[in-house]
Amino acid sequence: MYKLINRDGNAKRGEFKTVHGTIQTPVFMNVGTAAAIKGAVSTMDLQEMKTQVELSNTYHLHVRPGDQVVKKLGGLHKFMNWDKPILTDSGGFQVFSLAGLRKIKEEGVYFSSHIDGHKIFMGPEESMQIQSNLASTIAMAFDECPPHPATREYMQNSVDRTTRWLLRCKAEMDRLNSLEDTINKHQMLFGINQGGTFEDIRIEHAKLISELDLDGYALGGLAVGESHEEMYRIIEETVPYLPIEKPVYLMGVGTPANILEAVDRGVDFFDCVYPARNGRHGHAYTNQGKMNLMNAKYELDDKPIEEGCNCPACKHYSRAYIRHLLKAKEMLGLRLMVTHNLYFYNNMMEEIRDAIENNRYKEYKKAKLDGFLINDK
Ligand code: PRF
Ligand code: ZN
Repeated sequence: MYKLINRDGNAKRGEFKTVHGTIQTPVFMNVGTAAAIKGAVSTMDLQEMKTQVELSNTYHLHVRPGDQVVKKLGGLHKFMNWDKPILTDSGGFQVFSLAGLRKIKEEGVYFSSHIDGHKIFMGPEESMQIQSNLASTIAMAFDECPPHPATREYMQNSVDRTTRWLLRCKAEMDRLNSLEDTINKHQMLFGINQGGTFEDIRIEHAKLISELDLDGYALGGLAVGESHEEMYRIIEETVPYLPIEKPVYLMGVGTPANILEAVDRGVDFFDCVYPARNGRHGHAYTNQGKMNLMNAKYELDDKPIEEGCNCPACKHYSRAYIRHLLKAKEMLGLRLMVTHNLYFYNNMMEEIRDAIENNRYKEYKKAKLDGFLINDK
């Protein structure tokens, strides 16, 4: 259940009630694809990093260790020792971006595993069954994320199929939630809007799926190669056709600037691999833009990554030390970098919520974006 607490322009400040606790929105979900945040960050660490929601992937967990195994062990929450909300992506996107040879049919997708090449089939029903076995808080509908660019004809056919798949997902989810041995009988379902950069296809699809009374709605198929301006335009044109009383999730986005812009256009949920991936590559997010800790100028720098940052890395360690760890390829270096970056994202979301609540989102956004430009010219 989503409750809109305040609106500042198009920016929404909300609360999303789930069986695993209430999510304060806008929120950034921390990506733990295979039930682990990359960078040796534990779920105990997440508690110190203001993490509200963890995100895992249907496809990865189905391939390894297997969703049946996770079910036997009591579901994903118990398996990874995380009792707050978990969102699972449906597998559609990962199949398209990762798996080998694939064939899209009306019934679903045939593809080969990226681990050992064995043949797998996944359709809407299979995706819902796997997500039900994982017992996540929120399940995502099985969709096709069409390539960019795509012809209008390809896009329309793909979106029509994604709509038919959504109806099958909903029916299967309702069935699974009513079964005796289902772990989370209150599993929620988010539908996914597609249509690439064709705004009329997007809007038509948004209107259609809005009638299904799902728990939330996602914008998929963005950040797949189009410009930031195009992405902002599509968000701006599509969000008004999604229900205001439901959360909107922009999948796989993005940079802090992308998030600030999308919040301003009505988005509530985000996820992205950037903070963890950039951290592993020695790049730290700060209010002055990105900082490369490998740079020689930090060799004798005993300040924290960001002064005033309350993350466990900044509270206890210096730039010089973390730079040394990265250079020496010590795992602790990656861990501290990812810790700082995830904290930076989660903390920015807290500032965003505070700014919307106090009707000063525009000023906050401008100041934040101006700050990022100091390093990121
Ligand atoms: N669909 C799904 N997951 C996704 C996407 C999508 O379109 C994207 C696109 N940025 C990221 N993750 N199911
Ligand atoms: Zn920090």
